[in-house]
Amino acid sequence: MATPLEKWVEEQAKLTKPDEIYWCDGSEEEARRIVEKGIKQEKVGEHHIFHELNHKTWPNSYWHRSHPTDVARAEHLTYVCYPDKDTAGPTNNWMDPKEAKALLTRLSDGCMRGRTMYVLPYMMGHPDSPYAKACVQLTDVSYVAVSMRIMTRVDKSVLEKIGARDDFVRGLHSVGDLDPDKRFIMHFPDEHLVWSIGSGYGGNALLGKKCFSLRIASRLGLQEGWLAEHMVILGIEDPRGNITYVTVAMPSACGKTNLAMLESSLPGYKVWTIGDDIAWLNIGSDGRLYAINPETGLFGVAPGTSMKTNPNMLRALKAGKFYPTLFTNTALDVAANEPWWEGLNDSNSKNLLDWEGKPWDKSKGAKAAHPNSRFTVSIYNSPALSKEFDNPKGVPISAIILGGRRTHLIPLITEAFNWQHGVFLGARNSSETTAAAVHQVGVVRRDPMAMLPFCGYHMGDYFRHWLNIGKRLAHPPKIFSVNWFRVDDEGEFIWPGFGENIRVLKWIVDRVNNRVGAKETPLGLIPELNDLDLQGLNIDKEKFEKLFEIKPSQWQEELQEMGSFLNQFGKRLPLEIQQEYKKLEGQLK
Ligand code: SAT
Ligand code: MN
Repeated sequence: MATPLEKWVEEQAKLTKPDEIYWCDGSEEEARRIVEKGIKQEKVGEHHIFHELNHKTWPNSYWHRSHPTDVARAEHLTYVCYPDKDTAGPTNNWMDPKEAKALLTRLSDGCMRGRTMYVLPYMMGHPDSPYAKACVQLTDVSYVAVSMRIMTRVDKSVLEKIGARDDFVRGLHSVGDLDPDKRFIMHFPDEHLVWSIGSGYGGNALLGKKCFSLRIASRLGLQEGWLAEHMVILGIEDPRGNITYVTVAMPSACGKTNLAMLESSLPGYKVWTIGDDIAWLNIGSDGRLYAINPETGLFGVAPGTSMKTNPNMLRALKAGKFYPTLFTNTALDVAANEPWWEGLNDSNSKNLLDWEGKPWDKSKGAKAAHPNSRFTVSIYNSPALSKEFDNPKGVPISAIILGGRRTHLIPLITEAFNWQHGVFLGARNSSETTAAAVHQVGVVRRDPMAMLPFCGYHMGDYFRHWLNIGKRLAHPPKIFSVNWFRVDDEGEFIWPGFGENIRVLKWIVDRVNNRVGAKETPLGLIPELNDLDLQGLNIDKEKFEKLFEIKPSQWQEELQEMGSFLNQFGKRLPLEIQQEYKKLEGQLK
């Protein structure tokens, strides 16, 4: 008798009509064969899927160009489908599941004709972890198949784990004909199903990532009593050798990957990487919050990544240990046969192809690499990987840090007065938009906990869930808000960022361990001038104060925006959040 998995695969094949069905085992040898096919046979439009790069300088690396209309997450085409719209809430696109399936069935009929359907069994989380989930994704592109091998634990043993069960997480993906009018990323949280058609790009196509591990997992977390969050996980080792674990929530393309791999500028401090994008947070039997990274890869923004900004990343990209490493929509230095992007180095090469594969003419002012061009590399290639990475239990979290990209108003760092105030700091979080999603870049949008595009249900219920989790924690982490991006009157960043962010992390570690005091402001607790280690930086008292300046008059518009954003959640906005808002409003009058 066929298992539920076999039956499901057969049904999807009947609909999508691939020439061939191939069950992946996750081996390196298999990945090499799939890449080979992407180099020689398979195409996106006119060009092949992969181009082999110079393996002497960039071991095991390949260049990929996506379709030019398909370069970022398509939030406007992303839906969560519940029988009633209210469950999705006002911040998600919603469609009735029956209607959504009818639409997708029409678009998927025969969509894999002439192609191979790859069946990818994979785990999100270490297979021995009680928090891990067994999943299967179907896809018709080699790029997605090998990307999933980097980003998740693709392994044939997952098939045994699933066996005759039918509660595995399902993902059906096809690039279709890449027509933006026929592009949809649909979530059916009640069925643990993601169905995505028409895009081959990152978060639209690697269904274990944002689609399952955030949108659907956040819903599972609500039902099962845990949190799925858009967070970095890292360990900060201090000169005593103690390691403090923290998570950091920030919107896409705000420097999460740089932070996760930070090379400390302070002697005696070291950062250990556990994750750069997603954290699953569970309450341990000791009443502490434990974090695992369900992924195994880093899908980071290439432009701006260099030996200066993120040396550990460059080392990981050149390690070549785990096969393969991918570069998507970067430029290509033809003579050296190497990937290139703005900020990597001062290339003098006269012979560059831009991300669309056209000869690049610097004088025309266009970027050679797409601003959202990415690398995909195994986290096991990282020289600063924490030895706790594969710990099935995860790591105990002492601090949760929430942040965004704001050129004004938001201080470098503030500590919440307590958990409830911390949830409010998260709820009022905002950021200037970036190229990671398709929309106008640089406008302020509210982005609670950096989860606006990823929370798979009503955000009012999400805030309530956070408040409830806090009540169940005997030892809740302290909550902080950070902002590296504040500018001075000339528009220059005041804070140097990157490796210097360790100074802020040090203050957090000191606060968590009760080693320093703090000053109270309407926004929260901030450091005393002498407690933030600024040695060797060009930051005097005046600049320091600018980083923390609160001008009540500037805050009136912000408060209004915040208020109308929160009001859309209506009766489902917890009273506690309303109280915190009123308190802040009163203090800034
Ligand atoms: O495209 S992804 O969602 O995978 C990356 C991002 O936007 O953070
Ligand atoms: Mn992300």
